Amino acid sequence: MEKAKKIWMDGKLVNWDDAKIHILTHTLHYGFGAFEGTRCYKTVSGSAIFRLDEHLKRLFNSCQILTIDPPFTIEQMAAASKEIVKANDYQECYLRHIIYIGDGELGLGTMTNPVRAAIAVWKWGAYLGEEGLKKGIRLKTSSYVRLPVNSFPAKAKAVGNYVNSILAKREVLKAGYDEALMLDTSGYIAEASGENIFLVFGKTLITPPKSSSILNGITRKSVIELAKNLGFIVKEETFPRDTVYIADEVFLTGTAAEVTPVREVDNRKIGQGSAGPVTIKIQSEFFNVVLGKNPEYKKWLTYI
Ligand code: PPE
Repeated sequence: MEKAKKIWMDGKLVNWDDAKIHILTHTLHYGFGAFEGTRCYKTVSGSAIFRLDEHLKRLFNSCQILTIDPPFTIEQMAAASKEIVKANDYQECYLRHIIYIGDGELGLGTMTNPVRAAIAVWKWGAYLGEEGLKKGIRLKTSSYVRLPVNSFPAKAKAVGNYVNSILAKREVLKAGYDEALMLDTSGYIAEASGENIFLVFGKTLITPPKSSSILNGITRKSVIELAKNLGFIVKEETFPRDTVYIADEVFLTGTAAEVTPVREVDNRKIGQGSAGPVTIKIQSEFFNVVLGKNPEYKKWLTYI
């Protein structure tokens, strides 16, 4: 990772190398905290953060679910998000917001430790590889399942939730695949370790509903709107893994992964075994939107 100049910590700009925390930071021990991933793109009319308001709303909702009181307002975090991109002279980057419990006392019931906030930025290219973004990736169903909704606050982008994702990801990486597909406890498809999933059948797209054990993805929501406006039918419904195997096309959505085609699932070729035409169309519309080339969606861009 290339070092940026500054990181925003608790209201101050700190040099990258000085952005340190104590080893007894509560969140480090128990995973109790919330984070966000957002991208800033170099658009045709200057740098802009994609759907910053939505990401901050989800960050604050995550805190609400976790019973954490954020130490800053949404407006302050929005201003800080722009400030940190500017301070690093970046035209495009990934932004990582985190709200976490600092040091003071340890123990699960600790209520008095300070709540802290940080925003870091770095250059993050194609999350699943440049080739994956063009030609498609190989997905494998993990033996790790998403926990049921009553145990795992999937609507919170909670730090600790990612143990489940990382176990799945490491399992399939070690087996030679690119990304892990995760089922819920009933055997229905939930999402990938760090992306939501869409299937294509002709002019219809299918994605698991928000009520599944999935993160309420902002790229997912954006793609649903874009696809409907392009004339596709979008269904939010549950489906088992065999439905994935017989889809015409499969793709993943996420801030880091953007719109990534899937060319193989569990050793079955999907479609022609490359990025399909609908995926290519949605991916190119997505890039037009984030790069400010489609005036209809300028409302999603926060210019720096
Ligand atoms: N599901 C999960 C579990 C998830 O982590 C992400 C984002 C998504 C779906 C897609 O959500 P959205 O970004 O709002 O469209 N994963 C983030 C973390 C990646 C990482 O490795 O760190 C991301 O894409 O920023």
